[in-house]
Amino acid sequence: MSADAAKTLIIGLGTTGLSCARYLAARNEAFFVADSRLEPPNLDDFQSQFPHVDIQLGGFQESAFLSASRIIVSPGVSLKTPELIKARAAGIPISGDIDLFSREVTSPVVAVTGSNGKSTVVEMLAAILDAAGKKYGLGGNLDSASAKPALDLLLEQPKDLYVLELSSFQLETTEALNAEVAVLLNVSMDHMDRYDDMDEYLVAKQRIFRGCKKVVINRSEPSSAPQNLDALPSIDFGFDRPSVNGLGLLQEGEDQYLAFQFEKIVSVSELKIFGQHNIANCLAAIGLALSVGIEIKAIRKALLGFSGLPHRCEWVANIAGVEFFNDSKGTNVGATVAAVEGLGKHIGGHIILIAGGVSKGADFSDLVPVVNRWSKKVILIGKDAKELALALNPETQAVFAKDMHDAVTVALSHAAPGDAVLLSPACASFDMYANYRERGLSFIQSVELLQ
Ligand code: UMA
Ligand code: ADP
Repeated sequence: MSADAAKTLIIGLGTTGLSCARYLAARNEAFFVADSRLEPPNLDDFQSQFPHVDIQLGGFQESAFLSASRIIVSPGVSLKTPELIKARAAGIPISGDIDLFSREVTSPVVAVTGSNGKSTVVEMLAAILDAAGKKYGLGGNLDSASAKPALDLLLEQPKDLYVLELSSFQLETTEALNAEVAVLLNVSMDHMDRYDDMDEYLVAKQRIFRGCKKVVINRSEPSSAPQNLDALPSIDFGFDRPSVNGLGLLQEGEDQYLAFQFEKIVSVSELKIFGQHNIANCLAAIGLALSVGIEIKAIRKALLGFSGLPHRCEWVANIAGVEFFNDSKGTNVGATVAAVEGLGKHIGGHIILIAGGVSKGADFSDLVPVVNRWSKKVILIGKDAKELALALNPETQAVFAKDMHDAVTVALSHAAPGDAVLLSPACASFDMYANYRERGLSFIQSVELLQ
């Protein structure tokens, strides 16, 4: 098949690209694909599923873009790519997989974005929906065994509702999601290698609210609210006492309870996950569940059983009284700040932090106060280790390590019983690993070698 004007062009042959191809093939729509890499990850898979489809590899061709009837872009490809700018100027429609999904889906969609906590919140909500006996589809940006790319969900039996984790990249190409309920959990700096500034990043995140029917908002994050908030039913969450349509914390004697208005749901001490950030995640998940009519009983049952996700402040081992925690998914400064604070308050001793990797253009200065408060040493790895060292105060004792095994060994040598070694890199992993999962597994293996 050759490229001609009646065909859709799919850009990117990753997970999204493959799901778009399956979706178009199921509708008998003609398409061709382009990937700027010579050996994209799913090439073999793609060629066996679609042997007759034209694939253009290794450097985008402007003529191919201009020959398409429309273009579907993978989230990892920036809309500022010159060939896409030209195609847009030529009037060729450009969208993404979530846009296609939102045009087709007929059941309510629960949509979750934010700089951090997205995966935790959607998995919590999934546990709540399981407890309530609902049939749901789970996916989007979420990268877990139970999740699928959004369009693959539409190839399955229809569901009562869909729960989507969405990245700013996916939202950039989504015209109107029309979600039943949407939440923008929090905003902190990330992906500054893709956006010019925080405003541009926030504008992309705010697109989650286009056409939504209800919202859940974070009381301590003004930019988590849509501009038309007054016109929408909303539930808000925060750490103070809740008021009408609010979720928050109620103090009763020694115990703090997560509560909706005046109704206690679960006490903080009963939760298996720790840290203020996880309380915020629970409150957001409760807000979403209530917005789609789930009863408190199911919410309570699910939260009591929820023990967190792998690579998110995950306990690994205790060696000679030193605890080891894997927070490899801490890929930006906000995530590492939350992990250090959460763990610092949770343990008796100090934290030895292992950080570093690809900074994505981040400003590390927000790390300094929490590192000074909770951490007695920072072990630095990866491409931007020096950048991180320069951002830390001179009195913060930073040590460079050559790889993960070295970092873990050095960390243990600085730890005393009661301390904790925390891998929370504040950086992406792709200088040393394929993804955050491999980095986390490398940490776990290095810890096992110490025993
Ligand atoms: N590609 C190019 N040119 C480029 C960049 C990429 O041709 O300039 C090609 C690559 O060669 C590759 C394909 O595009 O073949 C990869 O596409 P992609 O980067 O969009 O990744 P997918 O495999 O489609 O996975 C995407 C999400 N990845 C990104 O947004 C970077 C996955 O989120 C998501 O699970 C999946 O769609 C299904 O919806 C991952 C992620 O890291 C977990 N997301 C970022 C994050 O959470 O911070 C946003
Ligand atoms: P995301 O899907 O947005 O990347 P995850 O739930 O996978 O979020 O969590 C990633 C990391 O972000 C965790 O390892 C933790 O360090 C941090 N984190 C989780 N929830 C929050 C939150 N609500 N606020 C700030 N940081 C958080």
